[in-house]
Amino acid sequence: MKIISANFIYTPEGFVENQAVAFTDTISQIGSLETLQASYPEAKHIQTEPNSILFPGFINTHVHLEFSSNKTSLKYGSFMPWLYSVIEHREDLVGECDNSVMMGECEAMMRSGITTFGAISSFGNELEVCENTPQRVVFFNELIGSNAQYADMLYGDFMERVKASMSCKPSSRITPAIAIHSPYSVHPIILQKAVNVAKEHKLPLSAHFLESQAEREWLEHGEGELKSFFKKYFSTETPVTNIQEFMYAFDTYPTHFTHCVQANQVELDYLAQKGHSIAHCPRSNRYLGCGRLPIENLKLPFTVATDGLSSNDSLNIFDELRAALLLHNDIPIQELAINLLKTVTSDAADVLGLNCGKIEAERAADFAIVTLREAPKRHEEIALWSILHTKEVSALYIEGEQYV
Ligand code: MCF
Ligand code: FE
Repeated sequence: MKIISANFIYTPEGFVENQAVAFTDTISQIGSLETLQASYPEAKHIQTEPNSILFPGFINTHVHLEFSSNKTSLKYGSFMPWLYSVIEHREDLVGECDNSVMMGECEAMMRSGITTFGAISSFGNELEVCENTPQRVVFFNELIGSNAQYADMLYGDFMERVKASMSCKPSSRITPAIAIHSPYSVHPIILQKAVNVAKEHKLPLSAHFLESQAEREWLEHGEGELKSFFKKYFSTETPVTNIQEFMYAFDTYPTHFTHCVQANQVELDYLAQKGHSIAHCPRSNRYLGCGRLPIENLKLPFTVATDGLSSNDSLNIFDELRAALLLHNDIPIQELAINLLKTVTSDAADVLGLNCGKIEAERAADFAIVTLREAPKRHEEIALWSILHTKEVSALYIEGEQYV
């Protein structure tokens, strides 16, 4: 047993002052240091630095590790030029992205306090790194392929990757999962088969959805910039599905939809009604010119996530939260800061179905410690100061063991 004490603890009831947490690999009890030391006289006491706040480890629900070597290869500013640049540079980028590059990014995520992430994997290349990092990883095997002719082969390859991720050792903290790339890139027949696999094995399910204006125009009218893209690369001029058909395919299974920036109110209400959630990637949306997700009107749970280095400049969750504060400039900043912290802790854990993300008895002992340079003068501003002043956490624990 260990006991960690901090000036503030971020609990489901808000920030509590001068309390401590007793833990092994899970949280045993929260209380005053004196009470916990009386209950567990043998426990090692960890005193955090002055002005520290104990948070549950942060959760980044959506990242593409295999694009970690991108710095200046992909074209930012607008979605379609970005997509063409992915086609041009994908092979080189994925080739350059070896295990040490990806492990470097897992470590960077840990330094920013991320103890759990959702890895979207198109080739399965990052499985070894995800098994070796101490972080909890929801390993989203991505299904892609819109051409019916090749669909069976692509589905077969996808199922091989799903099986590989299912046979990881429990100590690797991998949860196998499924990602449908998007409505424009996945044929409805294999889409339905993959959704059925998720249902059958109760696997977390995710999909990129309504990210760009070009996607919307293509799915609604078979027109726009994706038309020439599909003509050039796939010799087709008709979309394989439409917005409604794609959404309905997930009707009975709560799914984590990424982006949804171009979804209208009717579609957002439908997703809410079916119990789905959204991964909101503010920097990715801005860098690819996709627009702003109106989080102030959402009636469904959402997480804040970094996306990959294919559409970002870092996988640091605090960089992402600061971007969210600036992007959503009409929402009162203190209120927004409080909500944003919830999206990367308890809400993210609920979405991924994991027993972490909350400082509460019986939850996993995953912690991130944020240390401010001076004492917060007003209790109600701790969330904002934490986001604004943190580049890296001062310590990080996963299942009770310290890694930063
Ligand atoms: O989320 C961003 C933007 N939207 C779609 N896809 C990706 C993103 N970052 C990487 N990707 C990957 C995707 O997983 O790009 C590949 C897919 O494997 C090519 S198709 C856009
Ligand atoms: Fe993505």
